[in-house]
Amino acid sequence: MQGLLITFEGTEGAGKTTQIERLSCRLGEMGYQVRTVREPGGTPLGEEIRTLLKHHPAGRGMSSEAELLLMNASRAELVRKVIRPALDAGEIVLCDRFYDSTVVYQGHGRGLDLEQVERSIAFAVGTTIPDLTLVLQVPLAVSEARRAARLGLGSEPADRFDEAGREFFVRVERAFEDLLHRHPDRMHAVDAVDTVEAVQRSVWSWVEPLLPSA
Ligand code: Z5A
Repeated sequence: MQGLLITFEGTEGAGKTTQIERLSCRLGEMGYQVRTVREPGGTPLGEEIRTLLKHHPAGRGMSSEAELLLMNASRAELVRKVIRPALDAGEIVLCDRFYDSTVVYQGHGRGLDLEQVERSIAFAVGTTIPDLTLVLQVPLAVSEARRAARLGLGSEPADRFDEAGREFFVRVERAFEDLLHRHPDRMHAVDAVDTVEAVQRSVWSWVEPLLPSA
């Protein structure tokens, strides 16, 4: 039996990683085989690309076109080496960002031509399309505050995306709204301002109906 691919999207600090960890635990306790991956990254090659995209000095000032292709290079590897084999083995794959982020960040955020962005995504993923995409939504001010708190704690260094101006993140926020309207069957908004437990309940309400019997 083919597995399930569930992707989590949303602005920085919306709580994707937190919710994926909780969902993964819950599904694991129920007896499902669960695989969690992140983008960019998720394979040895992808993690190297992630470093280039986020922190490596060689990535400073990179062109938007190179950024688009690196995101898709990481994704092409992840899809072929991890996601498809896991789905073929009947696993539930939880992915922290996937190609919707490319439409939003490289297309709308960086302003690249949307048709070219979509063609490059199609080349990277082929027929591998999520069964469900949850877009965790928090107002920009909340995203900024959560990100600032984390940077202040020193748990993670600032990355190249932290350098983008506020306007960039406003475009990102609007682009997620636009995608939600364009893909109402696959993509659903989750209000992520509430407590972690309340958000977890909303996430579960979308995931549970898709689960095969364990
Ligand atoms: N990117 C791209 O441009 N194009 C692409 O195709 C792809 C990605 C795939 C990846 O960065 C960057 O790559 C990203 C987009 C770009 N950059 N930006 N902007 P990343 O993986 O490092 O970061 P992220 O994906 O944006 O995730 P994040 O910042 O780690 O946020 P999160 O996973 O959504 O949130 P979290 O880590 O679960 O929680 C953040 C904090 O909030 C943490 O302290 C939590 O304890 C707290 N939290 C979580 N939930 C709550 C609730 N409900 N209440 C209060 N506090 C909470």
